[in-house]
Amino acid sequence: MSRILFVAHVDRTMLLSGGFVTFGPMWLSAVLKQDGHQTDIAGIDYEEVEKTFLEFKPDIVAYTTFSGGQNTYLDWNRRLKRKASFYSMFGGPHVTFSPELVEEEGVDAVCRGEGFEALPEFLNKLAKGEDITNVRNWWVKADGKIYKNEQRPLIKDLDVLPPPDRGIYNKYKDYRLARTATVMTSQGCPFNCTYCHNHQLHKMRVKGDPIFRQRSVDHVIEELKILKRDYPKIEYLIFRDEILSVRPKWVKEFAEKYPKEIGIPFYCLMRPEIIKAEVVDDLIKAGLFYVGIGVESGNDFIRNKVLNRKMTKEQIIQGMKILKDKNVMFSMYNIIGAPHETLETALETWALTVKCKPTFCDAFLLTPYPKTEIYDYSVANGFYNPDIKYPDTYHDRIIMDIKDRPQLENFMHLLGVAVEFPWLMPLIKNVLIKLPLRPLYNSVRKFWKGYVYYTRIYPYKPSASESMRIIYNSIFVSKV
Ligand code: B12
Ligand code: SF4
Repeated sequence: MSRILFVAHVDRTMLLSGGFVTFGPMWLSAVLKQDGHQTDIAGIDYEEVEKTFLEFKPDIVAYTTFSGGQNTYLDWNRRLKRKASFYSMFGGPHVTFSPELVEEEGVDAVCRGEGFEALPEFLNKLAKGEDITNVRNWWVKADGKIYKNEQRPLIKDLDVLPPPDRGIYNKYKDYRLARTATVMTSQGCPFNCTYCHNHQLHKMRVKGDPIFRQRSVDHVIEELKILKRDYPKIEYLIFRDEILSVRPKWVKEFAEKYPKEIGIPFYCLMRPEIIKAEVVDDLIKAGLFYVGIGVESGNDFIRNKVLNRKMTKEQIIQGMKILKDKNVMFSMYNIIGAPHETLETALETWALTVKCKPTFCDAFLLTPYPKTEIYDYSVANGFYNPDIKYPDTYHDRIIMDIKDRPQLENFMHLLGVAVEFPWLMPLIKNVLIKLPLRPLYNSVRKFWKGYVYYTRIYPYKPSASESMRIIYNSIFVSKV
């Protein structure tokens, strides 16, 4: 049996504050342990990865790649290869859409798409010395050639999966101390926003593959019982599903069982135009504490034509009104810097957000990830030069070639405050966004976010030591 070291982004700032960890390795580790393999994880920085590598002595290093982070992992992989011999494999969203990464020096194989069946099959063959060049989902480098295999069907029933191996992250103190944990009940999303990976996944499906799959309520509850047993400190759950409430019938059953068996308040994501009063009632009955909603732009052309969000302003306002009427707190998330964005369109985003009166509002800059529709559109229309590299994770510079760029970058940091205190807008618009004070605005954004999270959004208040750690992390460690 093999020893597999997963390498995936571990963000120390987000372990304690949100229990955020990369799900892929956690779930794949659980599947591999069923076959008797041993696993470990690392990903804070190269030093930590190398230390773990030298101690754990893996046969295989398995990287989970997001676009932007792949170059860092290629570099780490080459450095590790100079230390000892091992088989290197890359999976995750980036290589799913850019499998040609397999051609890079030091990469032995890449896995496109779902790894639940593809990884164990590959590893078991590798361990037995069998032919690994013909396993579905894999692009493999062997005998000086690249073997490109077709995609296998997706697992139809997610209930066959074991509960994720949360313990793989226990080595991180902040993770063990966290009072928030993340959960995933489904895979996929029925929508086709141009900047997201889902429309690409839809195109990659083989005949008969479903677009959206959700674990049964009982299967989720079994996992959460284990979570409660192993992490008794957990007081808040973040459902990371793209949209938890795609199936109202599922929500109804969840609302019956979850409060009795689990009863931990939770956060989930929704789309404004599909918010229905009855579904919100069921979610409240289940324990809904807070909702996140992507609106992305207040400008109709950008929202619907460029980003393909397919929702009117009236639907957005109506969806938020349902939440307001039921006293449900919600965040609105926006994208700044899409093709055709100007200061004027960004102000429309602000105006729509103010009208909706969210509990909190945040904004992120658009990154056109490879193979997405927004990437093709941006390149074809001169908004993005593909030679410009984007950073590993979050960033505060617009990489698109659009008007008003520096001002929009400043605006992105100040949007949350401008929505909370609309009377500040003349000052922000006419003076602040024109000043070269981005580091200050970035700090204002972080401070405001921290303040709102811990005074309104989290159902518990951080202790003094938690607060110190979170403040330290957000000043000295965070890239967000
Ligand atoms: C939860 C989440 C987050 C969380 C946690 C991040 C984290 N480190 O895990 C937070 C909020 C922090 C976050 C942040 C970001 N995220 Co995010 N996030 C997600 C989300 C919603 C779920 C990820 C997940 O756990 N999926 C479930 C697991 C099971 O799926 P998976 O990771 O793809 O793994 C499967 C396969 O890929 C494969 N696999 C994975 N790893 C490996 C390794 C090997 C060796 C093998 C064989 C197979 C394999 O097998 C797994 C099982 O099938 C996804 C969307 C989605 N639904 O997947 C976006 C997503 C991954 N995020 C994305 C992005 C862009 C980001 C940010 C860069 C955002 C930004 N610029 O502001 C940051 C970067 C953070 C970072 N570097 O870690 C993009 C990535 C696009 C791309 N082309 O890479 C996605 C796909 C959403 C999108 N917009 O399309 N994110
Ligand atoms: S609704 Fe969200 S998850 Fe679904 S396609 Fe759009 S951005 Fe992606």
